[in-house]
Amino acid sequence: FHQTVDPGQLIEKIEQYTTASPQEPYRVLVLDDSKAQSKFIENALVRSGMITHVINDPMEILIALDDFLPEIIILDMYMPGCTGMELAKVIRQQDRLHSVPIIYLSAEDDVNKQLHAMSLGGDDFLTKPIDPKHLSATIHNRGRRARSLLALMIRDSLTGLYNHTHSLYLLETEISKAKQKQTSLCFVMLDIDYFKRINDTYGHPIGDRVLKSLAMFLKQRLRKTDHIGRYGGEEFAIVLPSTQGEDARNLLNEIRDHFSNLKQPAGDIEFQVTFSCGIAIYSGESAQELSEKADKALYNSKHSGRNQVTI
Ligand code: GH3
Ligand code: MG
Ligand code: MG
Ligand code: MG
Repeated sequence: FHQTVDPGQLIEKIEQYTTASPQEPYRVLVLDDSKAQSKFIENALVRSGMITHVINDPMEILIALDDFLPEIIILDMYMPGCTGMELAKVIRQQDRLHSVPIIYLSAEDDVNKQLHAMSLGGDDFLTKPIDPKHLSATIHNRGRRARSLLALMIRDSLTGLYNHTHSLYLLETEISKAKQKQTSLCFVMLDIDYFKRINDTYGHPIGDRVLKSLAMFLKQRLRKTDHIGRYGGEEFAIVLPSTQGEDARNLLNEIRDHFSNLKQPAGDIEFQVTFSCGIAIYSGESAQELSEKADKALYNSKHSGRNQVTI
């Protein structure tokens, strides 16, 4: 039970969910040792448009989590060799599965036992026999909430960009893709110049607006396949898959030039903002090493006068 889900794969699924239309079918993992019971559950869910993956052997749960990447898990309570509660504990130990709802579905009608099961990591307790409409409505609502929670978890609320943690996951994912497909990859660190001065001169709300305007500007200028994150306060991280160093440098220089010419309004006056960039070209290092490389390049940009791109 010590195996973990490959973050890269899961991230790709999360991406799909958070950018998915609400109609995108929910992926439900069903674990029940009874074939008849699991068939009944599967029918109810499939009929209401969901995608199910059924397992009857609790020992298959880790493989199922990896292969199927469920958004919701339905667990039977009593199975030979293992209880649903034990499995719930195992599932809850995996960081990336924190927001996946676990719903018990069991004939157990002793409320104390139900509550005990819930205390070990379940989100809901449904009792058999269950009306198929009741089941699918519960799963649907849980799934919708789980998706919106995931979307919140991975983004920065001010700019709507990916947050620090998710930016690093995306970098890791793109590194494994680049390794596998032998493609190029660049990682960019971007930091606004003299941002403290902007806050001090025009006030924090104006500073916030500058951050939002840069976020929007980057979104407009970059490709859909690029990943933009807010790495820290006034620091941004950009992952550029399938991009050569020289192309990244030209692109960032063009963005830098245009952004620095934008007029930022503050009451009756206008001001301009510049940023500095550091680009790291991927050549087999870890995400940590690559970000240190970009950070060094950024440091060089800062110390040779700011408003420039270093590779
Ligand atoms: P440098 O050119 O060397 O990067 O100088 P700097 O002033 O940009 O860098 P410094 O690290 O000294 O200051 C960063 C400032 O960013 C300090 C902090 O108050 C501000 N900041 C961080 N997060 C936010 C935010 O969410 N909103 C606003 N308005 N300011 C923020
Ligand atoms: Mg059972
Ligand atoms: Mg700065
Ligand atoms: Mg900074």
